[in-house]
Amino acid sequence: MTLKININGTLLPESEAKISVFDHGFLYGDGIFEGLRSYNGTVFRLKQHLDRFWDSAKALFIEIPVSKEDMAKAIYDTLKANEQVDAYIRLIVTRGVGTLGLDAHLCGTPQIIVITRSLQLYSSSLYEEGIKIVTASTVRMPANSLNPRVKSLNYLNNILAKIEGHNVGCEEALMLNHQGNVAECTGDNIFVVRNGKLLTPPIDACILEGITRNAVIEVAKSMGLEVLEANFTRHDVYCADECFLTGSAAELIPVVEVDGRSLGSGKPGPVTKAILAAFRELVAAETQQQR
Ligand code: PXG
Repeated sequence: MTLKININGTLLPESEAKISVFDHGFLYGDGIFEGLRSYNGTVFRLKQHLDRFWDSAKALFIEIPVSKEDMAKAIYDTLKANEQVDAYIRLIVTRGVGTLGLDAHLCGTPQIIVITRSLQLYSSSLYEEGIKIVTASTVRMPANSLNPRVKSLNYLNNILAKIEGHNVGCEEALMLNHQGNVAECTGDNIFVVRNGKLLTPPIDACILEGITRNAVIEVAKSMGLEVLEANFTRHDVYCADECFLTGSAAELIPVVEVDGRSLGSGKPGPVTKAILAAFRELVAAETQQQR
């Protein structure tokens, strides 16, 4: 079956789903996106994703020309048209078609694109064995340049770091902020575990406020674990008992090596495993209740 893409409310076969080369999303990375996931036909934490999407738009002076309800309907229409229940969902809103100049005021209506595709996850062996990461030399953008809380179409900061990781055989790369503290990985937030306590960088450490991150904080607290949102350096990562990354696509992925240093036992640890199991229970409970 050909994949159908939703552009401005019209479902088109993939081969006909096209955007103008004069769209500033293409010319300048001027636009925003969201990455969501559906489980058994229900989108996990849809409200939080839509709120973050609208916040990104607000920060960039983009007016999304539909309501959050319409956007939710567009997502479910696209999933239905593609007969998908467990899917990765990409929302995109571009600035719109403009001129070759930077002037955003000359752009037409923002274009709305919804892509749903089958999940391409890390292989199950990586969940069992954990991944290796390295610190990228590319520093996460400071919040007063382009705030990492904005999920903009310009992801070059993260892409450069990801390439650096890939060049040395790592699936993910650790990014520090301009203060030298740990920020996040290129498409995932980071947590470390030490003495049974969780530590993750605060929002003002130049990170995306991950929806999985927030769900994991809730889950960990409900398990009676202490969670600290505080600044830390790579030293705290090297000396951690456990480390894991969170993201909509990955859920929780254990990290077993950082910059050549083996963490803890060198295998995914018990706290990471317990939180992943509890996170999956939360997802199951929320995605069964909602529809
Ligand atoms: N940090 C960054 C920089 C991200 O882009 C996350 C953390 C995790 O956030 P959520 O809300 O998903 O828990 C992200 C988002 C992909 C893909 O195709 C994933 C992201 C970004 C771009 C692409 O897997 N993750």
